[in-house]
Amino acid sequence: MAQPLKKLMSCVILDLDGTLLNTDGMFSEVLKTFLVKYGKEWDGREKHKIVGKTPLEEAAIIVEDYGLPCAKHEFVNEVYSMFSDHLCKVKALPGANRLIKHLSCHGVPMALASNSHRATIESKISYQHGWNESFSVIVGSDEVRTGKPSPDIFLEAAKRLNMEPSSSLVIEDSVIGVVAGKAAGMEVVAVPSLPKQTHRYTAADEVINSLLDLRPEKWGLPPFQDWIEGTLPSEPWYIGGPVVKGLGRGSKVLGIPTANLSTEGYSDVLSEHPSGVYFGWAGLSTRGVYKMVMSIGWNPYFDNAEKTIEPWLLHEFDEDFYDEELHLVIVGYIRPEANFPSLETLIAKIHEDRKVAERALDLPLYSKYRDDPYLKITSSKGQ
Ligand code: ADP
Ligand code: RBF
Ligand code: MG
Repeated sequence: MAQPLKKLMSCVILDLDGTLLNTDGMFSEVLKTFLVKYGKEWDGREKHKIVGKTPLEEAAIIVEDYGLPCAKHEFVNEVYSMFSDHLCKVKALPGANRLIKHLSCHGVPMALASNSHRATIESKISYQHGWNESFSVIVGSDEVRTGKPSPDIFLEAAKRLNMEPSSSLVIEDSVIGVVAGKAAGMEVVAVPSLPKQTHRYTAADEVINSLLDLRPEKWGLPPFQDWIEGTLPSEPWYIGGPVVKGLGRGSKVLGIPTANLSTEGYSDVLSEHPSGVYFGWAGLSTRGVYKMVMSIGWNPYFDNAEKTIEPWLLHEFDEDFYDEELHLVIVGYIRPEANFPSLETLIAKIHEDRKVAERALDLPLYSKYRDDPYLKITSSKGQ
């Protein structure tokens, strides 16, 4: 795919929390425990106010919102010491390891620039294989006069990399970080960590859905070499259960039937995968194994609040198969979920997705998973 070149960049400056690391779950868990001590309950509503803030700013917001009888620095000390037990469980966000390996293999200078304190950044990345060696520069908010949205952190990172701000590409999940990057005179790609927030990122030079969608060649950086015929291979992942009745929208609205699986018990797996279009193999008890293309989404059209998973089995069935056990082996990614101007354009795109999936699944790389034991369901109750 030819991509228009935006600007030539020589280095990449990355934010950490919410951009490379999924620290969101840890943050909520620790705050929940912390607030219980004061008889309060964390409801996650403050999340959007906190994204991208420095530790003391976070503390100020929560202490005030919950009316806590403690000082900001007491909050920081206590909450941050609770974090340390959770850091080893923090996972890299989708595409983070791939991006770090890619840039580092090609010798692109990389810095980490975070509103966290330097010591926290270092302990966070110590659990991620190969990260510490990949970043020649790390800047925390305690190393500059003011944290993001001030440009200081990014300017300091460019300075230590010996790079011009104008040839530095920033990758950020928070609006605060985007503002900081632009104030530093840098190009900024936003990867919003909260869904449905694209409209808040107008200052960014580009907004992408996840790191999987970054096209470094747009910025004059070496392109990823791992796309194969419009698909990005992944380690296989597995979802299964009885087919439940959805809202009948697939067949009625799009003319494309999509089997609904209850996502109960799969919220962890789904949260690890960005919304978008994926493909793989589907095993249906008593029937067989079929090619499959599916969407995972916070569906913009229906405005649903939960991620749904909607596999389209690429086969003509004579009847419905509600309650039957359906197992999916998902082997690759095609594209992010998008908003389409009309149903016709959405439908055309889904048919294009089908063709991409159908062709790709004949490649040995993907066809071998057709024999995955998970797809051979023997009893209708399944495992
Ligand atoms: P709902 O979402 O309410 O289940 P849909 O209109 O999306 O209804 O249709 C999905 C149902 O259609 C599936 O649950 C399944 O029983 C049936 N179906 C028939 N052909 C297919 C297919 N090729 N892929 C997925 N589901 C199919
Ligand atoms: N709906 C969207 O609004 N945006 C999309 O990008 C999108 N991609 C889809 C891709 C596939 C392969 C399938 C099967 C459906 C897709 N949908 C998309 C439709 C969505 O999942 C849902 O089925 C419809 O909105 C009707 O409920
Ligand atoms: Mg459906």
